[in-house]
Amino acid sequence: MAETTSRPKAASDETPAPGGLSSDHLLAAYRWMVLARVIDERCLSLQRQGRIGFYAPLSGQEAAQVGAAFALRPEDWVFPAYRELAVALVRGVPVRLILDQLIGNSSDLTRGTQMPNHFAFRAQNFVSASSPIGTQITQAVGAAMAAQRRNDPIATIAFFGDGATSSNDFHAGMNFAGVFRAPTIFFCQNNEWAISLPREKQTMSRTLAQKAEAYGFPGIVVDGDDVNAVYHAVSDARRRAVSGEGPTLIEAQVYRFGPHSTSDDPRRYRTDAQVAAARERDPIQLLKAQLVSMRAFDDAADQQIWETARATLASALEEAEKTPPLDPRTLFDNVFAHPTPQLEAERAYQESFVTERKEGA
Ligand SMILES: Cc1ncc(C[n+]2csc(CCOP(=O)(O)OP(=O)(O)O)c2C)c(N)n1
Ligand SMILES: [Mg+2]
Repeated sequence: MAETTSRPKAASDETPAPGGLSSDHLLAAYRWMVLARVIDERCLSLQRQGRIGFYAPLSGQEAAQVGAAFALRPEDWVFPAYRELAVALVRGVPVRLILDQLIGNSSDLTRGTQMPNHFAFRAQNFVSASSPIGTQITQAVGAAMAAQRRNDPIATIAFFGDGATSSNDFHAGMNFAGVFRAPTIFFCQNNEWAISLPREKQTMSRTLAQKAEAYGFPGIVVDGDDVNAVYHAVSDARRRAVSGEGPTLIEAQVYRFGPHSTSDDPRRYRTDAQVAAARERDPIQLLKAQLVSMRAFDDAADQQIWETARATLASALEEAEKTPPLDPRTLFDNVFAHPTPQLEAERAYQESFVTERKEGA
């Protein structure tokens, strides 16, 4: 079980085989993808049962996320949107901490002050999730420019969607990165939808990748269902970034199988047949077929991987649900270094309320 919750050695720590990732790396990628899928499906039902408040699923985008995360080094910085659970897993974030945040219990690193699903994992250089569309893009460029000035040989990576390519921050970030040759990887998961708005109504550009041309650096399209292809695209972008060649825009073409979030009903804007067609190219099934053809594993080993993932999730969930809730008084902690008089007054008011409730109970 421990093996699925610890980060594997980044594939980029070794020279990848010219033909692609080794079968060991592909198998490791497969385990992460399965774990992400298992967590994803469970989180949707936990939200429906009222056990967590909100969730944004990633099913269909596992290969893009795991392939990208495999190409990064621990010292790189990840600037996610709100759908990058598999990236967090590969970076080494324990499942338990993810569930703690979704529940908002007393072990939640964001202390219940962030909306569920808005993770921040400092130890893994995984910056707080960005719900305002595109803001993480300029932040990733700023952090990359800071690293450049300090001669830190690292890259930053911004994860965002097709819809975010229409945001101001995308264009400002791309322009700055181009001018200053910032070591940034712009990783766009084009999942065809920005909530209910289809890709073809988002932009008249033929591809999203071609937008990089206007800013003077390369933009490439990659099959986001192919973990190996994504790994190579991001590895190359990382190599360019740290060697001073500047940024790269990568458009990973994927499809979102589930709803935009637990607040969305996708049947109002797309048909089940469209989703079924996309599921024909389920990245997990594609990788499984590849592993079987490489004789890297068989059905029994596959079943074991799914069972291990379910067991990892079950024990983490049990622990997270057993963890006591946050003391309501922590609401006022970590807001200001020196609390304002108004905050102190509110804290005192809450104190009387909490005490009264306890007495009344
Ligand atoms: C500035 C801003 N405008 C609108 C929204 C509402 N909103 C939340 S998610 C979303 C769609 C984003 O689509 P995309 O960038 O393709 O990412 P995906 O959700 O598909 O991963 C929108 C419009 C927002 N959060 N922030
Ligand atoms: Mg999208």
